[in-house]
Amino acid sequence: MAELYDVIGDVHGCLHTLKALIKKLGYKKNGRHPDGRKLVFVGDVINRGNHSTETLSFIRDLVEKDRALMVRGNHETDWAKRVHSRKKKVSKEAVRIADWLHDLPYQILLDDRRLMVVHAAAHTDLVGVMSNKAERWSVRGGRIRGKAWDWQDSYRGEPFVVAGHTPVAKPRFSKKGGGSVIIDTSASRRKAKDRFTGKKFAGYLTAFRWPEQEIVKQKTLAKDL
Ligand SMILES: [Mn+2]
Repeated sequence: MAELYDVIGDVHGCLHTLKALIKKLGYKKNGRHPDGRKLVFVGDVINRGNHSTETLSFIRDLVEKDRALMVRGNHETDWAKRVHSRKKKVSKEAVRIADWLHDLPYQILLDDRRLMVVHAAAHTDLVGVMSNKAERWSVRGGRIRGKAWDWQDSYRGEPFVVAGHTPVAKPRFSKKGGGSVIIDTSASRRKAKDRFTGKKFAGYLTAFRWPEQEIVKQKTLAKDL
């Protein structure tokens, strides 16, 4: 059976925008899709927007019911670390959520390894690798002399890669290697700036459909900002 996915960019607490986008994609409220499609989140679902906690619990519920997948972003990684380092002062529920976040994968390979989802960046030599380096690269990307490394330009791996993390005014496709796209269109920011072109734009939330390779956008709703 064909594997059909909708990969969702960095949500950053924009719960109402997320719900509007998945409705547009044809999902029911419970996260099921009549065509058997599945949601995949690129991470950084928390912080910045108005509904960080509710967004995380909404997505966590979908993942626990096997209706969605999620890779861990730097925001989730840092939050879980903070909770774990002060266990005595935080609630048991916070520790449970931090445990859950900590256990999320940092790379997901789908559709017979034709598709890979990571939060920040992919590296040709680290596809399907589990190591500290692979985790660091996937969650935070690489920097060279303080500047963000353009991972799409050097990627020569086989899977098509979908990533978030780096703000772009429109999805940034590359044909290098098996191909890639960055879909962090800064949902949580009224005034955003494209990291590559410097172009200013109003943030919105983006979905990338697989295998169609189509983009579906949702304007950020005011109540999320
Ligand atoms: Mn990020």
